[in-house]
Amino acid sequence: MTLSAVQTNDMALYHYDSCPFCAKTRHAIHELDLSIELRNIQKNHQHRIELQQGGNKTQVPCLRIEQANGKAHWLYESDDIINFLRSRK
Ligand SMILES: N[C@@H](CCC(=O)N[C@@H](CS)C(=O)NCC(=O)O)C(=O)O
Repeated sequence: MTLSAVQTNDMALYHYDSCPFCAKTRHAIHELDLSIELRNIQKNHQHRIELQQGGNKTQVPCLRIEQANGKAHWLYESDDIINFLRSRK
């Protein structure tokens, strides 16, 4: 991530290293020059619990989007996440 990266405080990506769909999504985040917090569910058990309880499944990647009303939207599917991020740019 470069210093010029666009800050996206309202989002976090749940992922883990060996997942190819996560790698594709992280690559897109890098290409779009976005700064999104990465939450590794294999390295941090609390992140896994958040994903399970918030999104109702532990599939990764999943983008947690904090909405204006304070509620979280849990977006699954790498293609849908990437298309959403492209539309936000
Ligand atoms: N079609 C999904 C596939 C995601 C997927 O298969 N993720 C795997 C890891 S590579 C996973 O989370 N498996 C465990 C689970 O579904 O709970 C995408 O493109 O994001």
